[in-house]
Amino acid sequence: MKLLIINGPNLNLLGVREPDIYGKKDFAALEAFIREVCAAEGIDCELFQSNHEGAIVDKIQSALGRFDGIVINPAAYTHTSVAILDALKAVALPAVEVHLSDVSAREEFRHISYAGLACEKTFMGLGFDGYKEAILYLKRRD
Ligand code: CA2
Repeated sequence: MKLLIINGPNLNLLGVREPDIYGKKDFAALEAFIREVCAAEGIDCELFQSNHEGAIVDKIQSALGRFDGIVINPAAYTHTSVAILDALKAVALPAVEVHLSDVSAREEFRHISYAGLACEKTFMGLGFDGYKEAILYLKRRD
């Protein structure tokens, strides 16, 4: 199985600020964690991070026929992007939403998730382990 793992805007700054919310580990550590989980599970993966909504839409569109599922942390675009929602719906691959923090316990504007409407599951507030849960979920349902 091959999974596409997408991380949205500013996640590349992990570990730089707000360690109380997002933890102390940096983005390289997150990517290494995801690769380790996939390797241990015998899953091929491609990791993609962008600060640009259109680039994320392009990447989702390119996944059709190339991947068996998508794990996505759309970051701030979670709460604004109908374009990412539509792209996920268009490719209709099994998708799982991940958030490092528990967005349901934060500001009101973080409670809405457009991308989540096209996802089978959401894991939030688990830090890096949310990505592991998402990968394991997609493996189990395959
Ligand atoms: O909890 C999550 O994973 C989020 O998707 C992270 C986003 C936020 O906008 C979402 O509401 C929840 C923020 C991504 C990274 O933000 C940083 C900000 C400062 C320093 C480092 C990262």
